[in-house]
Amino acid sequence: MFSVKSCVILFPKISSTSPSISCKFIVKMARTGLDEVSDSGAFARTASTYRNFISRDPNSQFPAESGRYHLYISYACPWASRCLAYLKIKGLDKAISFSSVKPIWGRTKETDEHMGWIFPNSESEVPGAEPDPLNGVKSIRGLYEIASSNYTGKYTVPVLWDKKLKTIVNNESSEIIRMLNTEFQNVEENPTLDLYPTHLQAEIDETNEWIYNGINNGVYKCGFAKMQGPYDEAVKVLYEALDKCENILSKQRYICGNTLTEADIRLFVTLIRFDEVYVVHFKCNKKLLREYPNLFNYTKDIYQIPGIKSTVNMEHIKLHYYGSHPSINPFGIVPIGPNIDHDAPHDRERFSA
Ligand SMILES: N[C@@H](CCC(=O)N[C@@H](CS)C(=O)NCC(=O)O)C(=O)O
Repeated sequence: MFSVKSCVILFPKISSTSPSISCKFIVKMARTGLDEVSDSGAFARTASTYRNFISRDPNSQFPAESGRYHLYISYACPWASRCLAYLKIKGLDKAISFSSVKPIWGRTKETDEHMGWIFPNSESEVPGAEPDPLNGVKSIRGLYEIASSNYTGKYTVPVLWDKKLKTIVNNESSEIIRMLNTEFQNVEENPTLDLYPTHLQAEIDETNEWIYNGINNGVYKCGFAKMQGPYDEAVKVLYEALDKCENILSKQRYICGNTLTEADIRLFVTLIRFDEVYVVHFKCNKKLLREYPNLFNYTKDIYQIPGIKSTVNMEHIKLHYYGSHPSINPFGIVPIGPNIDHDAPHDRERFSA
């Protein structure tokens, strides 16, 4: 279970007026991913809280209507970027609006120490980030507080927001992308693109599982570990999974065959951050992504799919990781490189049907 490390403890306040010492403990539950470390020093991510589904059924609680929903993202966040990638490739960005927070975490309230996603005060403050267009709140936390007065979880992005009911529909990217894939067919520009086709579902699910454990969440397990053992284990599983991807991608264009699927989008968002951030910040330096020819060319291939590069804001990505985790990078210094050109030619057409 979680140790005392998972709490923010503001302690002690010793009364100077009382002859006997009185202590006042103010204990707050963990509210960022950085705090989710077990007694053994391993990062253990908690599950998302809001798990409602938008449906094409007009009588459902959350019907798929154009203009009704808003996707709050951070360009820095791989989980949110999955959802943004879907908005772009499915041609849903007119039906579902979106906006990004500032890349670097800040104080979300004056009355406590919590650090998290905040909105800028103006559109010009940080290019790419904008003030909350809907509720006028200062932080993502503010949205969670509108949606529920007794929420105790983390204040994560993505947030899929219902403008009509003024609440959070869902904050779990793996579920948001499923809704975006199937439920908006009447309003999207690219309804024939099915990233989770029936005949590949079992294979996609199976692939997602080991890629999530080894790679998507695996890099966080490397980076957020607080003891050598859990780091060693995470890094071993990570590189086994990357080697497995490299082998698969030496035989076919995409991870589940020769068609792009959900599993590729989920993998891509981690790969695109790998050499720029995870190698240094999360200590994933056994091998660079650029040293895997197939994985590297695959990353460029997906980056060059129309719409995808607009979801990759490397400025926000680097500023966020290097600037928001003082326990990992105390001075917030952003390393200079490597500035990879993902527009460079790739060799993946060799697999095209
Ligand atoms: N399982 C969630 C994870 C979302 C998540 O962890 N988002 C991170 C940003 S990359 C976040 O908002 N963290 C805020 C915090 O830890 O306080 C999903 O896939 O949507």
